[in-house]
Amino acid sequence: MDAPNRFADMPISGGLDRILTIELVRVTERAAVAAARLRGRGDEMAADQAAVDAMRSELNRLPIRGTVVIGEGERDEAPMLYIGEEVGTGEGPAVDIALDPLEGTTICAKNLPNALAVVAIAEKGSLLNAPDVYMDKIAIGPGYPAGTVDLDLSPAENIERLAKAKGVLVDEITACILDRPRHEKLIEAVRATGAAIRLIGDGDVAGVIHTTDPAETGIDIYIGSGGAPEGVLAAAALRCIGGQMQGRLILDTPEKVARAARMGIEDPSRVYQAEDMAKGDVLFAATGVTDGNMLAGVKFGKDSIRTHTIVLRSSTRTVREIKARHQDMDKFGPES
Ligand code: VTB
Repeated sequence: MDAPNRFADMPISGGLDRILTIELVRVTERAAVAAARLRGRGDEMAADQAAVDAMRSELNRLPIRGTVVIGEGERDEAPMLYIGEEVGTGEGPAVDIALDPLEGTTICAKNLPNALAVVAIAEKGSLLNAPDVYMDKIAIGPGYPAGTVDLDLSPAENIERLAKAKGVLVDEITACILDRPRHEKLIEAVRATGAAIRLIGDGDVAGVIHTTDPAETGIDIYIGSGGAPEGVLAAAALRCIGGQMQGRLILDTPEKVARAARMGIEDPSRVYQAEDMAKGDVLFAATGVTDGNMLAGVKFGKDSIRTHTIVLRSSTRTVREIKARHQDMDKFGPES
């Protein structure tokens, strides 16, 4: 008699094909390896281009009818993986794709921690089509009451409410903030509470994800403004792991308001929850390019290449970490 199929009752219809979860790993693995070959070479553009090429060719092997909604830029500024580009084999589910083949080009060029290759897939129409402007962001991990933090509260209030919800003193909280002149006041306000700050050079997708496991990463909260496209990617990850995130586009000129309107954004001051930025069934994968707080970077050995990937699915909240040893080195050559 056949063994009972324990997956038989799992929901597939109405969501994305489960098989895609694992398929997605190859996409970020390949981009990460391509970028890592150019790690620490001081050439951001070359590393980014290598990651883009690799990610695109692997995405085109996926059995999807994919449309890039968060990509390398508008069609006229990005020759590949531009917003609106169709990817995949053209068969299978119609999906929206948010990607950043090399999140943290500067950190990769300098070989500093937390550069990632990142991709998220969701059902068609489920990802916020965010223009490439700044977004105010705030994020905390799972396990806190809804509304613990809020973009409309002051940084001090948010830190204090988080400390209370976590059951610790304020000075045991660490906030992750992008090291930018525009954050001078924010940094001052957070320091005044007694909380610690981890200042990062780039890579706020990783910064947000790190809030989901403070025991491992040492980061409790992400605050500050960064790229809106990176905000959607981070929201996709949080939808899968749990946690709370809010984002508000910074549309501070009539030109930006008009650009956002063309992308379907009617209310320029809307606060988006993670659920508004990435709806429905979402898959997310990230592979470490450089060593980081959660993911190891790509390691090149004599006979193999090692990669470390996290792959997530919102409908089941499964968090998989995949450490791969690739022995077929040719597969990662520039020509394959
Ligand atoms: C962040 C960071 C990115 O852009 O979103 C940042 O996560 C925001 O822009 O890695 P500024 O650099 O202008 O502050 C990156 O640094 C690059 O995309």
